[in-house]
Amino acid sequence: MAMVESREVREGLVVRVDARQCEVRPDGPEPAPRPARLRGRLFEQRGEDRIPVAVGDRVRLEVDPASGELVVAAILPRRNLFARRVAGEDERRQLLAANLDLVVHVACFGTPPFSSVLADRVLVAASFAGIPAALVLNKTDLGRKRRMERVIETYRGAGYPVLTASAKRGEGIEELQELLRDRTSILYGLSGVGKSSLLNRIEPGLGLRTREVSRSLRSGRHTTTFAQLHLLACGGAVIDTPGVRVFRPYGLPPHELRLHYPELARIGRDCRFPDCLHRGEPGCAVAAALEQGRIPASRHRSYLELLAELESVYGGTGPTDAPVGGPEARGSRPKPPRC
Ligand SMILES: Nc1nc2c(ncn2[C@@H]2O[C@H](COP(=O)(O)OP(=O)(O)OP(=O)(O)O)[C@@H](O)[C@H]2O)c(=O)[nH]1
Ligand SMILES: [Mg+2]
Ligand SMILES: [Zn+2]
Repeated sequence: MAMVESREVREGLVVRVDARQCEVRPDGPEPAPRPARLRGRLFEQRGEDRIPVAVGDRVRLEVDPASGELVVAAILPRRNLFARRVAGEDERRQLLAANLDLVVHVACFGTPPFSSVLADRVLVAASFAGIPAALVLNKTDLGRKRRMERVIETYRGAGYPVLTASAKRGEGIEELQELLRDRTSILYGLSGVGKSSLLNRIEPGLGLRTREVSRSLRSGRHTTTFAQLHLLACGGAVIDTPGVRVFRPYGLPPHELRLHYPELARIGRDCRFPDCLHRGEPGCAVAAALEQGRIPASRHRSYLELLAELESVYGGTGPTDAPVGGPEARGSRPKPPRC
């Protein structure tokens, strides 16, 4: 394997992140990812981030002349950042992935059951980060058609692309491959919905570990234990992630939340007050649309719950220097991808 020469400086792509170390794919002819240590200075500058580097980051690499180790010396500017808030004694931001073209929320019906609360939060966070998002409903072989059709209607109605698939039967795989082709995407969702199974169908050579849901629940562990970026033979790259349980958007000012529910943003233009938060104000067009069944109650419920949560964290007016999202993301929603 060609080695990076001592002191040589190059750039690379982060494909996996651990606490102190990550794996990078240096630009150039090397076929395999290599381990790289994170320079200590990156931790000093990390602010509210637990770990300062994310899968998908472009980085500047150097070789430590003493040890010969590959070192991540700097993180190159990001075009976007998908992150979440980690609640605890001190609020922290967990970086999930950087430089994405698409967030794919994967869900299913059965085991585990569909969670509209989780789906809405992930879709909101993608929008706030300025990243287009899509919904993939896996395990269509398990039935539950009526419930699935209602969910499809809800999210297509909001403006999201929705695909259905069965990794077990090999259905919807070509459509998913088309969605991922030539993009950098992340698959995100509850443990056991079949993220790794879908990727193995798209590209059997990946050989990702999958496991029966009841067994992984009993052991209390996810089958996929770290996020990893894989290059796709069809073009593009995809990040397989460990299942998520709770998702809290990071840095989202409460009064901006209404802009990240596409249908609320659309209908909310007709509210009497331009800053209407759609929770009982007079002349609220969203309330009228709810009554007429033009907006599903589940979407408005998850909006109100998330709004209250954001207010309790960031106060009624939101964070003063919201750090996530980038200027292009603020107040403007990303366009849905073609599919
Ligand atoms: N019936 C059915 N089962 C599926 C389907 N896709 C995946 N499974 C099963 O669901 C279980 C979990 O699949 P995984 O691919 O490991 O799920 P995951 O989302 O990667 O889970 P984590 O890595 O823990 O986040 C496995 O037993 C799969 O065989 C499907 O389309 N239909
Ligand atoms: Mg997995
Ligand atoms: Zn309103």
